[in-house]
Amino acid sequence: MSDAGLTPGAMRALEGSGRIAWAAGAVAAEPAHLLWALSLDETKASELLGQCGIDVAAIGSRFPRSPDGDDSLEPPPVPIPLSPLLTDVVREARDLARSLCLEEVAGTEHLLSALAIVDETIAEFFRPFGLNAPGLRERLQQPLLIATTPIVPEFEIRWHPPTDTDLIDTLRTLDAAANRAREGLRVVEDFVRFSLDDAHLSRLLKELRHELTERLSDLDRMGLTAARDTQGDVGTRIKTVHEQTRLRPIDVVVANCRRVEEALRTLEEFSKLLLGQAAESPAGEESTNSPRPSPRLADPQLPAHLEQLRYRLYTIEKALTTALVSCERLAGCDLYLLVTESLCHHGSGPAVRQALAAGVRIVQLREKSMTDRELMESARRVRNWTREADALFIMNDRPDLAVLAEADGVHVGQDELSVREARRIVGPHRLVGVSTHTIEQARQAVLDGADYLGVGPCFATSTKSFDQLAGLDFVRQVAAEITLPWFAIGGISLDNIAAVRTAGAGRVAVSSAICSSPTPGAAATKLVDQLQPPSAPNP
Ligand code: TZP
Repeated sequence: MSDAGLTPGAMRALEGSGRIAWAAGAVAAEPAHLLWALSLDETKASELLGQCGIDVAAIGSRFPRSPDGDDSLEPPPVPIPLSPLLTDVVREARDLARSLCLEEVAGTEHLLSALAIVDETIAEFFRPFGLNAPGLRERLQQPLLIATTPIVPEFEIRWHPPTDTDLIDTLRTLDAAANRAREGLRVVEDFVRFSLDDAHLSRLLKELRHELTERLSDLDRMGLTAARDTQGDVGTRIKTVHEQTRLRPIDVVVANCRRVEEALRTLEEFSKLLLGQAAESPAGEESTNSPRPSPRLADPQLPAHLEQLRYRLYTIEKALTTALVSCERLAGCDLYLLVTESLCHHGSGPAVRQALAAGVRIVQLREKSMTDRELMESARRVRNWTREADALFIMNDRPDLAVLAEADGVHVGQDELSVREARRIVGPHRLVGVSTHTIEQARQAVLDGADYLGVGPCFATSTKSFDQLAGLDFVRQVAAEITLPWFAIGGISLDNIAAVRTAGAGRVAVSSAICSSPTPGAAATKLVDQLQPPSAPNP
């Protein structure tokens, strides 16, 4: 079983489900086996179950285990596969982790929620206990607050302040992590600023770096630099081959984002030790071993703030890598055709095929009044034409039909499904494009994980009605700060495309300029020509 995308706890639970399935004589691990495994281990899932009053007795009465099922099960002699339903549960758990927490890994709590979503019988079993998929989803979005009863010790615990050596070790660790975080963040910021030229993401990274510096000043005051011992650091002499080779800029960016995320995690965890000393020290009891009061953080929320910075970086990392990958995927897609049957003089077939022959590399099917059946027939035709021309095919508004028609992606507007919702339907590999009409919407779409943007309307158009004209000012704003691929759209024709180019658009989307032309091929050729980069002057 691959551990990609699962926490060690979640992996353990899945292995446990295999052991339970084997003991029950099952050929594959089923969702009920996983429920058992989750409840038997000390996991976030078992805490959630406990909070709702679901204990092993309740589970046993609904999902009996093997007659002599004991908790110390032997590993099966052969690997026990996951049933198709349990495979769906794992997939759902990963999707939940990604969409709810922007975490790349799913934990036991995500597996538990996925059980309630995917398995009807388990969902039904949970219901009387007040546990359901939306409720679990809500809990996952909040920090997990675990109600625990204090353990009453049978012996007296005397608190001893940490020794100076403990403190130096902690400060040294924090110092190394703080340096790693600041330096890594600089590397990423430099790339985004100088190579990617992305003002939006540069600004977000700069804000993050400044906030980090401000937060770390609390730690700096505690003597981080004094604790530093670079010459005595065994780690400075250990180098892996991987560390020394970076193939492409994206490798540098990803490696440094990860480095900062790891450093932020170290800062978060070790700064808790400095909180603990303050919190655990009995009131008024001064240490007899230590001549000075133990240092404490001025801001008890520091670990929580560091955690939030880490989450912000996950989002920026994703936006950054999406921009790089999308630029590659949409290379050569400078003219985007939106095809609507009713706008085409000679039908959509000639319009699409002639546009493809003229060099259009991306086509969207945009039909607002067809029945689903008509839409699917049309989608299949456009899919075939674009496939033959090795061009991309995008479905407007309908992620479900995009999947059915094997489209390369889906395009949504501000009033349709969100990027996140569309992504949940079309999966990680299809393109999700979104229409934007203000710079705030464009910035948000970048962070939402869109693969490209529509930017407009540039000019008045009868193809779609708008309350407000975004105009070329909006095109200039986007050109000044966003590197994620974007297409200027709305009323663009041969008469005004030069102005759109001058405003900074390198890519353009049109509908009527091609569809409503008596000669769609010739119209497309002229538009494609207008989008060519100016040729270098003769030497
Ligand atoms: N979104 C913004 S403007 C527009 C859409 C779908 C219509 C584009 O059509 P045309 O005919 O090129 O103005």
